[in-house]
Amino acid sequence: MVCLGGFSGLSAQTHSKPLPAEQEIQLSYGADRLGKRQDAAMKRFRDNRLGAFVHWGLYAIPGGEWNGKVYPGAAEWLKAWADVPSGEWLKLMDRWNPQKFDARKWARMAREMGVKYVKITTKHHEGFCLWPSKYTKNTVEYTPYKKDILGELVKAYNDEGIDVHFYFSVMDWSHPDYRSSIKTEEDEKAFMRFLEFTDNQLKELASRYPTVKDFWFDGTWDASIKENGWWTAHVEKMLKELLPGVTVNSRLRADDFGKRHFDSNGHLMGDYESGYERRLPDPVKDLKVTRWDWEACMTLPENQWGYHKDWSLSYVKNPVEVIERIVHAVSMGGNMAVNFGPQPDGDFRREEKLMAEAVGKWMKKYGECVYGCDYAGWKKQSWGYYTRKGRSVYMVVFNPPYSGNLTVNVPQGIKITGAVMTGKGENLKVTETARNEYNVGMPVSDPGEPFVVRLQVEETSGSSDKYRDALT
Ligand code: FHN
Repeated sequence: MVCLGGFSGLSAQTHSKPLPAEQEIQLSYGADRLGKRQDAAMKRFRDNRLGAFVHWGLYAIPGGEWNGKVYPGAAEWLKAWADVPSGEWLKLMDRWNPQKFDARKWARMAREMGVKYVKITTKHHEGFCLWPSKYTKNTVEYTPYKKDILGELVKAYNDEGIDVHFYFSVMDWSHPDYRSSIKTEEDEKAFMRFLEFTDNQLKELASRYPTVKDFWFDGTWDASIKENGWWTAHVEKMLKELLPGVTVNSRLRADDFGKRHFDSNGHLMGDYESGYERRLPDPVKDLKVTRWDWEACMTLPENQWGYHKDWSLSYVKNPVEVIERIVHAVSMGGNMAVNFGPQPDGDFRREEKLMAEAVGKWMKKYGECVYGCDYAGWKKQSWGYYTRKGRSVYMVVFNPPYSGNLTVNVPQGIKITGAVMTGKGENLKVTETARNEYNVGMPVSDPGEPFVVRLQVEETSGSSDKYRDALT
């Protein structure tokens, strides 16, 4: 059964304001916690800040083309665009033989790019599993390649010190018991069998790969799942019992009334919000996101997650645009996962390799404004973004003004005593121009790339608690 609700389903992710405590609705399957999770595993998730997303499945083989026709939509949805019956689609398994696949190379590339975690599609909507699941035959084990791709990747990434997160689509187009809505008693029975199958697969993933740090659920927008909020709460609990410390995204969850991500009282479910897909919160209007943890994910072309052979169909972001999105997310207290859609032969396309290399070069020089950083609480300026780590406030400059003066408005009671170009160590001129306002001068030679200035900041006696908090 194919459900095309995926993309429109995203509009359900708007956040509603928390209700005043006395008006809160009694929920059995709402948020488990108010406020950010503060344990070591969550801190690690947050401090990592930069991740990669990998969408790899059978869809990489046709690469957006079916029976001679190229479909411009997302390649991993080709089965739906071309209306291919499941049996026919799964025949692609006979052609799954990625001879160039080398997990160690993938892991080295990720390390070079500076990513601290990788989210891998264990199973996308098509239902093909990258691990030899004993609950279905639609797995790597029954392909000419045979080997456990997921196992090789987990080991290789972990060997490079990179955390592994599992993407898992609950919606499974290959399973006869999947239902997008429940209309009959028969549907109900089938769907309950499907939920049991899904539980088994999740328990299998948790026990086969116990170093996994996060489960990122997708394909949870159908009515059948929204009407079974109890099950989404149960899955989160089950995984946390099996893998203490594991993190889970908000997209898994639906509450007693089918409300997703944020429960009917306006509280975030799961550990972090996962609604920002191919878009980011507005850095001025959407500051509410700084109150909870969140992770955005982005594609390089407009909307291709899996491998599509024709990238001329849409604009493709350049490395500076990718870096800007990473910094934009961090400046608002979020993480960013940059997507890769490996080729069917197991190699990456040239554009992705070049992007990873360029981002990695920049991260090596300037990564201190990303890793472990958070929202600074300072007024956004048109030259770029602020991030902060403890007492260090970073200016990440993407659009240096012609005047050569980078305006900084400091919060009440904060004084700037110095400004240093990170990497080069060059001291930049700081001039106080008005109350709570400074100009930071440009470096002597134009860096020719986005650059980072670390501000030396002092608190004066009049600093408000809000900003004192922001600096500690
Ligand atoms: O339908 C999927 C899509 O193919 C892709 O996996 C993205 C990644 O965030 N999630 C779904 C759309 O929301």
